[in-house]
Amino acid sequence: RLEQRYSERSLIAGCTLAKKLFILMEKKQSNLCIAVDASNSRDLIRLVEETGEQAAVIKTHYDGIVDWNENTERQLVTLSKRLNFIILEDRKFSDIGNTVRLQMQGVRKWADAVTMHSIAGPGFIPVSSKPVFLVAQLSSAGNLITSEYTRATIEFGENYAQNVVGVVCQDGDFLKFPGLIQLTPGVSVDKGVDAIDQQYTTPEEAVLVKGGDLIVIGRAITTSFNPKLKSEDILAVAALKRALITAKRRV
Ligand code: UP6
Repeated sequence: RLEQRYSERSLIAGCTLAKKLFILMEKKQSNLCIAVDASNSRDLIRLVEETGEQAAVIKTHYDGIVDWNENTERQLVTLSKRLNFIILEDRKFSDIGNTVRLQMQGVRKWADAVTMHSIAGPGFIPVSSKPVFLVAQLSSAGNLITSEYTRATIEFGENYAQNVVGVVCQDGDFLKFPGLIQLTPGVSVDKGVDAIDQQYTTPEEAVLVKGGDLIVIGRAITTSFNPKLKSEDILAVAALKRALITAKRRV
């Protein structure tokens, strides 16, 4: 295993936003992507105000916010500059290129990057107006993604590295190219499942076993009594700090 600092990996990355994010993660000493899955603008903005300082990335589902409007967008962008994080809209686009182009209009003004399934093929990736994270694996029980699909998705990422920030992935052994960022969701303070199909691992395991460069934590922070404290506690986990210094990548 070759150990490289995020700043070194930023030199290898093909995508400008990936370069920027590697540097941001190292500088901010954070490998936290916080999923702020609120249902209204007020809760969303409050959660981002409370936790944005700890996060390298704030991940949204803007179509889950009932009163999403231009003011929400403005406030979110202002906070991203003040607290220094990247805004990732987790829209998981999955349609033919022309439709995705239309759907992208909704995120044009405020998102720094978007997530996208690879199911429809790679056609849209090089013409996308936003850098993308490709979904290579899912954390939900019984999902239909095979290892072949995962490998092909990561290949898209390598082939279109100029537009691909990284991959959403559970098993880092698939990812060889250190210029891509592994985003790993399904993380909580404890292992387990939610009431539907989400499967959780711990922050330590997500980084040290699964190989996550950025770990996604949502409800474990956002529904806690004090989201700010919770995000600080999680970031202080020793294993995460260690992993930040050298992000291991098999090459
Ligand atoms: N997410 C997953 N699993 C995936 C891909 N994405 O959970 O494989 C997203 C969800 C949610 C967040 O859409 O926004 O990550 C996880 O939230 P949670 O920590 O509250 O479960």
